[in-house]
Amino acid sequence: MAKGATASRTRSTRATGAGPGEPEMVQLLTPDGKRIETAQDPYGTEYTVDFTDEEYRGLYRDMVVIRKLDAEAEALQRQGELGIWASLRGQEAAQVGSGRALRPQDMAFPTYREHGVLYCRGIDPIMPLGLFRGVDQGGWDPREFNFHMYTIVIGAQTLHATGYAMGIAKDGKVGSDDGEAVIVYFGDGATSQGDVNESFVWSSVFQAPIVFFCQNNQYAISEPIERQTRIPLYQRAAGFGFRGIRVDGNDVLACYAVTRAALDNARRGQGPTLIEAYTYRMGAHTTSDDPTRYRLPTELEEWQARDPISRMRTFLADRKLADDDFFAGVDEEAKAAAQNLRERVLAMPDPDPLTLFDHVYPGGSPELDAQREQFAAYLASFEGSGH
Ligand SMILES: Cc1ncc(C[n+]2csc(CCOP(=O)(O)OP(=O)(O)O)c2C)c(N)n1
Ligand SMILES: [Mg+2]
Repeated sequence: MAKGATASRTRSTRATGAGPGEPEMVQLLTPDGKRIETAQDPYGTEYTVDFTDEEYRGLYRDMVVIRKLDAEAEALQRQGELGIWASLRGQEAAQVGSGRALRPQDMAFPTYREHGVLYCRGIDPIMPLGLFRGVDQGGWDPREFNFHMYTIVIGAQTLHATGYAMGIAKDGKVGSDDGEAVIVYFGDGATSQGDVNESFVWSSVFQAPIVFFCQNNQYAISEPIERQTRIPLYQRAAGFGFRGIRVDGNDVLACYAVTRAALDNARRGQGPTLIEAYTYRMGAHTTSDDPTRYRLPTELEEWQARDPISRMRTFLADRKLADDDFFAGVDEEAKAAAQNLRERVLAMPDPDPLTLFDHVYPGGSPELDAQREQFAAYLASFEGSGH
């Protein structure tokens, strides 16, 4: 078991309800910043974390920095500098907790909203902005960072991840404490996709080393969770034959502990886990969406009281793990990172439009060459016209 988290199969302690009538979820930090020493999932596995003071502060810093970078990207879109942006606001704990639980050898498959996981993987946060500015196809090398490209097609990455997980098992990279594991991110809405359900079947019957990390942020654009399921999502795993656990997705400590344990189970050859991180999308679905059309301001207020960053701040302050100087320093650091991001986005060069044809086929093709020539002639027709 890695430093920072422990999980064992012993009796009792507690988990906490997500809301009235909702089932229990694993929680180690309450919305008012109180630390719960241990929490248990429905299978009797007990979770806790044992971070150093510096590690606790690091989780807080990560969340503050990614929230600020996210806000900067949203502002850049509003100013016409990006085509679109999908904000992660509200989901920082789910992403930092799970992202920091990954070991270097683990492979992650994101959606389009995993900017926090990307950050935890050590990828320059500028990378997805090139994609959303329309100047490149994504930018980072998935093999270098063990973090795949963003996937916009809902649920498709669960199939890629399942195939990858089956592959590493066949390659003999699974079955010990040092084994490899896969994590795949998707949303509550994605659980209605055929791809996701097929991935569950294949992963289950082949005992694939995979963690299905579902961020239930309560909405699929304007569709609320009630339109996706009549049972809590994590309970679906039982029907496919693997473990399903609901974790407080706004609790970075619980997200870390549950993800770390599920990945360790996977790398040891104990098969898949579905983690439902119960959270909330505080912003719009994307910058093309207006959430005031389909949800009440009171709902947002309720979730603001469960904010992942403020509960960690309260915890750090109450335990005297951090003082005002530390909090001010982190804010300054985040501000500087956002400013740096802005400057570099504005300086991104526009690509030559003809590079669009470069990577369609490895060796090109006569049809592609003809299309390139046609497009080049079209572009040339504007020369001297001022457009
Ligand atoms: C196959 C497919 N169908 C529809 C869409 C349009 N679409 C984009 S985001 C989205 C909702 C996804 O909701 P969820 O899975 O809950 O993820 P979230 O955006 O909330 O993180 C839809 C339907 C798509 N991108 N791909
Ligand atoms: Mg959703």
